[in-house]
Amino acid sequence: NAMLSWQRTAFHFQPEKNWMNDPNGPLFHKGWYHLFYQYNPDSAVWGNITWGHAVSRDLVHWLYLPLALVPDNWFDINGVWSGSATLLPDGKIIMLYTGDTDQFVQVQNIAYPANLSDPLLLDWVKDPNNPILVPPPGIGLKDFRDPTTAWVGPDKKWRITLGSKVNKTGLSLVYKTKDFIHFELNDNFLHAVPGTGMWECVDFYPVSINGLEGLDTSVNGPFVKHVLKASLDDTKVDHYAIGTYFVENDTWVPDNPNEDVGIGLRLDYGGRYYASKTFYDQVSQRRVLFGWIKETDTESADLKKGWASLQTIPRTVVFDKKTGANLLQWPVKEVESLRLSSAEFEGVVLKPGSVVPLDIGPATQLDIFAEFEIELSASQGIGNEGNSVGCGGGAVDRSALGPFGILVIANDQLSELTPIYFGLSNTTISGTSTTTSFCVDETRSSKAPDVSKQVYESKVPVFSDEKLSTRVLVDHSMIESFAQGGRTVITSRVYPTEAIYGAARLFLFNNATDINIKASLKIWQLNSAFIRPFPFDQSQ
Ligand code: DQQ
Repeated sequence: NAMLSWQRTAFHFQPEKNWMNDPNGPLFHKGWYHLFYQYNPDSAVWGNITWGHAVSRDLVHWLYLPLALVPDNWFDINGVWSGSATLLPDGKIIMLYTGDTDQFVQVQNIAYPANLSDPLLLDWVKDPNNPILVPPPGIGLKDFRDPTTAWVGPDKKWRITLGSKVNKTGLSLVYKTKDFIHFELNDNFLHAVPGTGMWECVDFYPVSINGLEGLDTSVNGPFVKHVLKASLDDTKVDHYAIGTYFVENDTWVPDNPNEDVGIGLRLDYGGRYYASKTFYDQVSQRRVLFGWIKETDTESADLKKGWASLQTIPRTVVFDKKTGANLLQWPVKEVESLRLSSAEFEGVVLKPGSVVPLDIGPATQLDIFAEFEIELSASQGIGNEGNSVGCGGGAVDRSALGPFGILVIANDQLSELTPIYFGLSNTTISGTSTTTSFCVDETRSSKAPDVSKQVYESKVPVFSDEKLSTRVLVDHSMIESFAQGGRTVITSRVYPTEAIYGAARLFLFNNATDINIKASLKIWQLNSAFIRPFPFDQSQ
């Protein structure tokens, strides 16, 4: 369907056709990154869930492989649901996943690669002991899913955790095992937060407080904090918190109880990011995060175009040493291999109320770095007169101090566009570390009527020695925007009707009434990445 093909992306992972949701079991094995994903082989809507499978040398170019796991046993006949990979010290790979049984009960199962010497891990064998876990007493039969990667404690026992709820309290259960056959349930939850509802796709991993490299999942010690992430079924939001893991009783305590899981930080402040999962990349010694980006057009539009949803560009995740209170997410460095020509703009002055075109040629596949400085006239002390604008009702709002930023996927008439911008509060300019709003306004992103169009807001700490900065990856209908080195991220899915292919442009804007903004940018054109079936014929 040519009418809708421009919405396909050029360097984001998406299946050739049909429905995809959660990323599953990412791992690196014998030279290949493996990504599995919740996949409906028959339609562009959720159902008949299997594990799709793709491999990549660099996390950017992908080759589709045959389905890895399909519903073919009573313990997963209604769906092979989400799960995670564990690499054991002896080189074995254990894939834990949730099966929806013939009775629609959620149980945990294990699968192994049939042949570990196969770099592509094409064939999988389901464990004869399946299901290895069924819902324990007190846990709903449909509230027991998405096992994590296992980690090993000093007692040589492996642990896994998985999400559930009791009444409205979201929680994560912990099981211990020595052999991945016999499991014991802990009395303690890893953690529980009242009012957060069912926790899906729990992710639990250590981060180094030096913030430099990623840590394998079993690492613990004085220089380590632990991240606990839950995908909240009630609100469809991925929330995380940073805290301390106590291996003695397998409990986790947040550093800041006011920023606990489900009530504090989000991995992404756009409206479509969900069911994310990390893995430890043992080759590059980094922790890499995948996230599912769902569609926000209509189901009938998805059926018409024949596919639905994407994965984000894989992001490295480290602890933010500077704030000590959040993660930093950043596109994996391999994305830079897609860079073609670049353009630089130094100190572009944006007067109050101005829009400035950036003449860069095609503007649908970009890697944009933008920095903004505020020019205050001598008489213009920033007082206490409450100039806080936040993200307002969108980028058209005006105040003394903004908003200002960039317009991506815009047409010449500026009738279709997506502003990515900062909303200052008056304290940002004088304070040491204050909170600024980082925003994406999708209200004018598409002329199509049946598309969700909202203003998304995040709060980002900005230190006095920092400029306001953003990095934006633009890919036709997908916009990933990182602020202040990845302290906050907003992923947008847009459905332009006019700002497509050669008609898409890039602009700067300043809607402040009182201040000039000086913008400096470096912009790369990005190549397309091949994402296609594995060329079995040629390799034989
Ligand atoms: N998706 C899977 C479940 C998981 C949910 C089913 C989250 O395992 O809880 O497709 O999107």
